[in-house]
Amino acid sequence: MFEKVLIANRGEIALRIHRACHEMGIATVAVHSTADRDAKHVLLADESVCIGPPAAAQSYLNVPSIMAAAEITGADAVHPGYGFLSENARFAEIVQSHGLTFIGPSPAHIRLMGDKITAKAAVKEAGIPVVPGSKGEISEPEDAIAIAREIGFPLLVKAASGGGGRGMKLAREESELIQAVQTARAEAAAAFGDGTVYLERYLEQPRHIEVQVIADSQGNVVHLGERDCSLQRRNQKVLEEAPSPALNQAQREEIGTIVSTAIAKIGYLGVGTVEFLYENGEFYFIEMNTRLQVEHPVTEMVTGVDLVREQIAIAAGEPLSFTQEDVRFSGCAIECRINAEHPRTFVPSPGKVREFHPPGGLGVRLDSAVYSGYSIPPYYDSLIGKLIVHGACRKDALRRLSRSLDELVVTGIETTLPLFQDLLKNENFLKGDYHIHWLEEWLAEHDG
Ligand code: MV4
Repeated sequence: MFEKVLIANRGEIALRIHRACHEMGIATVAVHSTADRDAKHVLLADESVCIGPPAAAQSYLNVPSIMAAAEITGADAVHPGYGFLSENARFAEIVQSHGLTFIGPSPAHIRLMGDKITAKAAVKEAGIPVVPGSKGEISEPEDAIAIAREIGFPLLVKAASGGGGRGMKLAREESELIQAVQTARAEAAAAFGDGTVYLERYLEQPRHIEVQVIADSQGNVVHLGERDCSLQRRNQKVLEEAPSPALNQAQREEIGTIVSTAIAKIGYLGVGTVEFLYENGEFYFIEMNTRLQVEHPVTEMVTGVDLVREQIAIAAGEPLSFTQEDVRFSGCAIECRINAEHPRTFVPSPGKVREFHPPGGLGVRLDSAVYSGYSIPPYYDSLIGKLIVHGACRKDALRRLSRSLDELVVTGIETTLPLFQDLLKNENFLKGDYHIHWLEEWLAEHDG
């Protein structure tokens, strides 16, 4: 097992990783920007190294600085968390070439899944259902016409290097297609330095359901069920829950088995998430994430599996501590993302937190790096914590969420907490009756 892990991240996820390390008897190294000297992840870590100025490009994305910090502290592994360098295949290679372990999949698997065209081809070959679309890239806009006629309209033009919703263009009919391809190519080239695009049939009102997998170096692969992440705004998830209100046990087992069988065929290692759109009873793969995700606690709460602990153990070469048959799904978990933002305008609200009183009690978990008197810096994303509740059934979880939200106090800054109080009054949400556009429609109705 590792003796010392460098955590190449900040905020609540750096803390989450620190906690797993300490429970495993592993020492931690925090890295931080000059803006994060007083951050909780720095205060709790065994050692810390300042790696640069506030801008992420010069600190949390500064590979030479991070490698120097690993070298001088004698860390034997690097955990990238989510965001920042977590899905950067080149970074994983550099970590390995310095004789350290990257806590994540192989650089080849990060690269395979980072390109949405190769990802789709690989999972399709391994038996996962995908959205009908072009076989590969569209090299000439004119080629799109013939392919589009086969797939049918409406169509989405997507960037191979995109993901997370960036670089997509909708074409509702043939007359819009050439323009959509040209715009998507230009935008993708500008945003990612890669103008490669492909076509997919556009699904109008699907749910976003993702399957958590974990695979060890002995070839064991286990799925940990799904999370429903349909409640989102501008490609940012707002609330996630498990199990999905849309699935029954048979559907859950079917898609889980398809995914774990495919992941084993692909030879994947570590934790991963296979993302689907789900419409009219059918699953359609869109992307695979090769990192630990923000919403991983939802899965931890319904399975009892410590995903970060298992992830670290797997990277150290240990086998999974459980089999598929050992996994027991219990009850329902819901996560609310707490952002330092105005609850209606979503304008960021950094600044000093005056009071911070977390809720407590059975089935309540708060993952946050905030404390009373902490100043939230303006340089990074606005996620300041996650409230996760667990209940025996969805109704119990919803009641527990309402009670926890009543207890939780954050003053001095604006947060998205009032949004969740309002959501809990909505009949459709309470019934689990929603899709990927539902929240934005609801917010638009509630404006003013
Ligand atoms: C789609 C789609 C409809 N049809 N693909 C947006 C994020 C990126 N991961 C994929 N996205 C979508 N792909 C087809 N063929 C609709 C979306 C989409 C979306 C997906 C998941 C969660 C929220 C979303 C919000 C808008 C659009």
